[in-house]
Amino acid sequence: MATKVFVPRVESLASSGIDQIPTEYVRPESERDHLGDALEAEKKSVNGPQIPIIDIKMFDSEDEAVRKQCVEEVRSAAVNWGVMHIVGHGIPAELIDRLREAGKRFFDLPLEEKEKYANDQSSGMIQGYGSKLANNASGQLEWEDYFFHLMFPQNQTNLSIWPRYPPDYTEVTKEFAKELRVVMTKMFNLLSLGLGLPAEKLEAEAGGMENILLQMKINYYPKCPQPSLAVGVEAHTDVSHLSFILHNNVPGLQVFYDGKWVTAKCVPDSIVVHVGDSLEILTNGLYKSVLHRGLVNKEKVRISWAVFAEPDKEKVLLRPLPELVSDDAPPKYEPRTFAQHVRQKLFKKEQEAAAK
Ligand SMILES: O=C(O)CCC(=O)C(=O)O
Ligand SMILES: [Fe+2]
Repeated sequence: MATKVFVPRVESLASSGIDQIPTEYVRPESERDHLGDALEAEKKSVNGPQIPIIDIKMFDSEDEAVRKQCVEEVRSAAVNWGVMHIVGHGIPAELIDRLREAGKRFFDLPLEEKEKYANDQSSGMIQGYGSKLANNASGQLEWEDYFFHLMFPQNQTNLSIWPRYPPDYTEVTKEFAKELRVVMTKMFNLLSLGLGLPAEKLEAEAGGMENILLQMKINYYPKCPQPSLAVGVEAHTDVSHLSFILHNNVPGLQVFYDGKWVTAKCVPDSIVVHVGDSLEILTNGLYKSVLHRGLVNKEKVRISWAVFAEPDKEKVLLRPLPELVSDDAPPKYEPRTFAQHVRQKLFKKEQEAAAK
């Protein structure tokens, strides 16, 4: 039997009392530009550009002008930013609080308990408790541990690998998945209308209710003694169609806008929504897959709940929608399955790392 690779947990490093982080966590000079303590970055960012905040309850209005305004705000945010805060989403605050509490209680467990859920990336078992493995020669690591599992559709989830503690984890997470799935349809509808397409178009293209997968990743970012040298999550775009992010009200998320890193504000009762690569491809680049990263800080543990809405790996062909392609707007992307897209992206990254 193959032995599991030993993976150091960032949590145990952080709690060991070190005041200097190991070299694998120190980002290269080129990437350290404007890295820093997330709490200070948030304070400094008050006067700069801000990620749009959109009340999607407007879309339920009786008044057509109000609905149109909602579509326009979503379209503009997806085109110009590739990210937005949505409020008025309708998921009960009490359910979101329970979800946050469940995730926190799991991560509060002793390390040996969490290790019982350890994933094994070398054998393709990616669900479970994990930390980033170095995937390039420079051995670069990120300042976070995580828990990853499929959350929806329910008939494809494997509940046996979900946290069994706290006891309500499964119930709360299932309930949240159902609620978020409704919000997701609403976002797809808004984004379709924003392109002048029928409301149902994008979700149907993405695979519809049966085939869109919701993948949950709980990111756990321990306190970091040298936040200006490390990142929680390195700069990347998500491969999903859309990603939804909740957090424990500790700042850390930054998005790249107009040539600069913008620190996301903690907007009460909001969910951050990212456009990912898959949607960028479908829309022939009209909606932008946003480049983003996660900063860490010295004082507070940050936890975020990222839910990725992904197409089936093989069943759906990602390609610019014919309706959005013309002589003036030739296709910018080659057709590919989601699995091919993920592989190509990884390959490109490895090549870039090797060239450094
Ligand atoms: O923690 C965050 O706010 C962002 C996490 C993220 O970008 C990811 O998990 O893909
Ligand atoms: Fe991300």
